[in-house]
Amino acid sequence: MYAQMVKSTGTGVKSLDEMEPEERAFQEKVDADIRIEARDWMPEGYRKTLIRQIGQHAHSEIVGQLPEGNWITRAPTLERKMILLAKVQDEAGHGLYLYSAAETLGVTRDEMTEMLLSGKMKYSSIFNYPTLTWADIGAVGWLVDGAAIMNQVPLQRTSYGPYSRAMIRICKEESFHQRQGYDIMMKMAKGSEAQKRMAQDALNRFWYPSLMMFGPSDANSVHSEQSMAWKIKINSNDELRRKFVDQTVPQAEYLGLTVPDDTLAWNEEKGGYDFAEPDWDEFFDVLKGAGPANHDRLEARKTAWDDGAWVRDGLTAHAEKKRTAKVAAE
Ligand code: FAQ
Repeated sequence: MYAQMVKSTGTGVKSLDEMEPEERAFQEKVDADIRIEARDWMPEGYRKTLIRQIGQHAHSEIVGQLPEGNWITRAPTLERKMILLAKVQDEAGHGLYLYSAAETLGVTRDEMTEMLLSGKMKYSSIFNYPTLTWADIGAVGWLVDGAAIMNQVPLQRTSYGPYSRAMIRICKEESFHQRQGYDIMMKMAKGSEAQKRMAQDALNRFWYPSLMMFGPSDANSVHSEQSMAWKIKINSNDELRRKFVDQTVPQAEYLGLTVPDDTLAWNEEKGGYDFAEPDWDEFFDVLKGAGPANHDRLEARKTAWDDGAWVRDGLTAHAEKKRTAKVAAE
């Protein structure tokens, strides 16, 4: 529903002259980098776009715990286990800040969860790929958190106040996540031959899915033009993808690993790398639910939601009991 609404406004961005006074005042605030707050007037499309993006982001943080949670019991040392446990708990916290930010726009967390479970809302494509080895946990921290930071640092300046404030705290924690991933990769890449092979294999499998995290190419990005005019998004998908490649290739070189792209080459003229695009058919298949782990991820969320029903019922009953007692005492 939200996606449909937004798509219908995505055919062109209105100029200030075409706007009604209320909308023009809103856009002028955005243009002047004044944050929009929950009680301020906002176009319906802006509100719906934010709910879609923040909700999708929150779901990603929660679903993103699953591939890593899978390795907590199998982390190679007690120290690694404690670090991974802390990281996974951070992701839960990020999900909660983001659900709270979305709730300021008039949607409840329960509604967003129900939309996720019914397939009306998405989570990031990356979490539909399985973590098969310990090196994958390194690759997730290095590449997935690395891509997340690249996308989220500019979002600290996004136009919606509650989202921008949530991003400031989240970014601090993501930096630690990225470093712990790179540290795992360093140990593996400088370890035994078998460990090096595992590290290379993890990079081979996570490289293109990480590039897909930034979304489709700018030519196929339905929402970018309007979202950038509203400063919900600060950079385009391709811009961030390019920055990520430029930052990550030297890191792979330092590890002694090879990025799985024969066309990768430094382009002196543009001051960045030329690189191969991900397989966009695979990306859209994953979005449609046909990725290797889509089924398991949604099943895990459904089970958690169903198993938690008694807690939600208990809390609602307790709140109702307190409310009735207060009314009776008045
Ligand atoms: N996955 O028009 P655009 C993390 C959809 S970080 C799934 O370009 P937009 C941390 C898009 O929704 C990961 N769907 O869309 C962590 C739209 O479909 P719709 C989360 C995708 O919104 C690390 C359609 O394609 N980060 O979790 C994806 O302007 C480790 C057209 O695309 C965020 O969510 C995708 N990758 O730009 C946690 C960041 N890309 O809704 C645990 C905030 C596109 O019309 C462990 N979000 N789609 O049916 C954003 O910056 C934007 O939403 C983009 C997409 C850049 C993701």
